[in-house]
Amino acid sequence: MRVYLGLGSNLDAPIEQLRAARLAISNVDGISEIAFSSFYQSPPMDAKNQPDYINAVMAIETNLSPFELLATTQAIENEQGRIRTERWGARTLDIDILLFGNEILNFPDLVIPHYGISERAFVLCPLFEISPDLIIPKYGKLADLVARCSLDNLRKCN
Ligand code: ROI
Repeated sequence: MRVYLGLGSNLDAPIEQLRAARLAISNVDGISEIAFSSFYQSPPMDAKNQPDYINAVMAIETNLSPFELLATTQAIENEQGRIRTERWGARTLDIDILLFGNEILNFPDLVIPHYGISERAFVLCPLFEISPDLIIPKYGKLADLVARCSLDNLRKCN
């Protein structure tokens, strides 16, 4: 199954956090990396008094189920010292399952496509960079979503 993961960090050397996460994800049995986007910097959305975030998107091929993959990404978040304080708090590492093939899943702790995918520039732009032709279940063409979203505060890092 082709899967897209969104990675984010705004604490403890964010770019290093995302590099370490990329390596950890690639090393999991049953996962192989297909593509990894540039890093993008943006101010915190829906939150104040936090450092800027660095975000990236990773495409993988996997034979894990959605819940096996969720357990795997949560274990990697925890290994990289994520402390869950308040819901929208600063974090060392956040890994979101953005897309799982063309599946639509609506479980309390696993909603796919990820709810942020339709309007978050820090998700849409890195996704578009690695897969410009994507059609997103429920939301339509990725290119149309990118065209509709504001790119004002998003900066490509490399
Ligand atoms: N804002 C940005 N720019 N990047 C994120 O990854 C991010 N993640 C979050 C909230 C707090 C909603 N804001 C964010 O969880």
